Amino acid sequence: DYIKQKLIDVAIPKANKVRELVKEHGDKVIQEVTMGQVLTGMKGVVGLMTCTSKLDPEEGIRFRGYSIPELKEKLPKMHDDGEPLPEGVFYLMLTGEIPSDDDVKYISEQWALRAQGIPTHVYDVIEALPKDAHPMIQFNTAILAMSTESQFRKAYLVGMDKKDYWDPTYEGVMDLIARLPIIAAYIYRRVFHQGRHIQADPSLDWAGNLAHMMGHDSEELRRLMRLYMLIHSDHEGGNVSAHATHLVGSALSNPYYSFAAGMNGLAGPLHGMANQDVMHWLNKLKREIGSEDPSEEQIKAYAEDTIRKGRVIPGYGHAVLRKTDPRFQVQLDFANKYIPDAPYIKLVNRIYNVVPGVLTATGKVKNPWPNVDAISGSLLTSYGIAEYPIYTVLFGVSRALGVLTQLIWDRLYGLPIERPKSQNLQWFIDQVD
Ligand code: FCX
Repeated sequence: DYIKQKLIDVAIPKANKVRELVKEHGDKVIQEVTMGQVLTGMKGVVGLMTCTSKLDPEEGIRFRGYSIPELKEKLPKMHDDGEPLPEGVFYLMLTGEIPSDDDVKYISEQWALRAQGIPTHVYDVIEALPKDAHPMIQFNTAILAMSTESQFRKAYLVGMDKKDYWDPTYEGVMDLIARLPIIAAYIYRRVFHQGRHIQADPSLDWAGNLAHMMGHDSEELRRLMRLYMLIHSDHEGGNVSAHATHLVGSALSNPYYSFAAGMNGLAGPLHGMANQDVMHWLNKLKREIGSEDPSEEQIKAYAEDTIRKGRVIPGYGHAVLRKTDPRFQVQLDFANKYIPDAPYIKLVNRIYNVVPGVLTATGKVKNPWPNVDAISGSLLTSYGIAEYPIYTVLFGVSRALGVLTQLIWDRLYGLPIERPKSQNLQWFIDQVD
């Protein structure tokens, strides 16, 4: 595997640098932390090193320095006017370099090959769950069930030099990413299509295959799936799914355990589950108003009512971003290009026109603008994937690309177990008395 050789060449000087920083500059003060920060979710506290992507509050996400528009230009694509292949952003996050067409083809082939070995007990475990168990329960359970395949644990028991931990981590990550679309599509077909499963087509790319196995096989939907898998892949290290994966991985839990932890976090309504909740909110709005085509005035009144009842408007706001999420914008661009007249897209635009004003009027929401989840479900629904409980699973398949490449880097850097200090309430009171 030439990628492993490439990785080790790139990583050795960087890992040396990390060691040097700790040894030579370990005492350097890098930040002041306020009580408010600690008590409101550690926002802005630098407590992690993540190199796969960086989130700017105004500009949004950059993957190894590249913004989404730049990736659209630079990463290999299936069609000249098309969306970059997620294999490319994986390669970029892993190695730090823009891949060639051959690199992307190699990853695609590797994943198609590695996808084949899912043990039967994984399907048995899924089948043991009730069909109406939420797809994220089924997805996360399947990820844990797949950890019987972990090379990391086996190699660890045989006995392995610390500096080699990254190698079985890489193997596990490659297997896991290869298999996630099959698991996601299996759950989707089990829950929503009477268990009529569709075999993978090894000639297809990773995201195109997911669309194919879900049974939504138009070229346009494959394009959407490539875009979806690209933009949800990473969002710096402090978001719940990335941080949880990193934290659990720091105990040398294998990639399956680590990723399952991240996915349990993604299943929260303030994080990845918001993409499903947006559709729930939207459909409830239509039902309560009694119209398929609510006006801006009606949407505004409904949004104000949501706030009055002490609930959040899903798909809006962000812990770091302070502008419209570029991941929202790129999906809107896709919709405007292919399906400008879709009723759900019209609704998304109407909501975009009024909700920021409603949130600003509360005087407390730090970012009134839409995030990635405000449109992803409406796009999928417009293409026939209307069963919204599957949306967070799709987010999760994509998120694997970022959090698991970072996990490989955690091991390449030789990062230790994470163990921040906690204090009780009295300690905080004593700080001001
Ligand atoms: N609707 C109503 N109230 C909101 C809100 C929204 N969309 N966004 C923030 N607020 C409220 C908060 O609940 C908080 O209220 P409180 O002071 O009474 O507790 C206040 O505004 C300040 O919160 P703020 O600092 O702006 O936001 P946080 O960093 O605490 O939280 C999230 C960020 C994203 C959790 C928040 O904006 C939210 O709940 N949004 C809706 C859910 C959502 O879309 N999540 C997906 C985010 C992301 F894109 C992803 O992970 O997928």
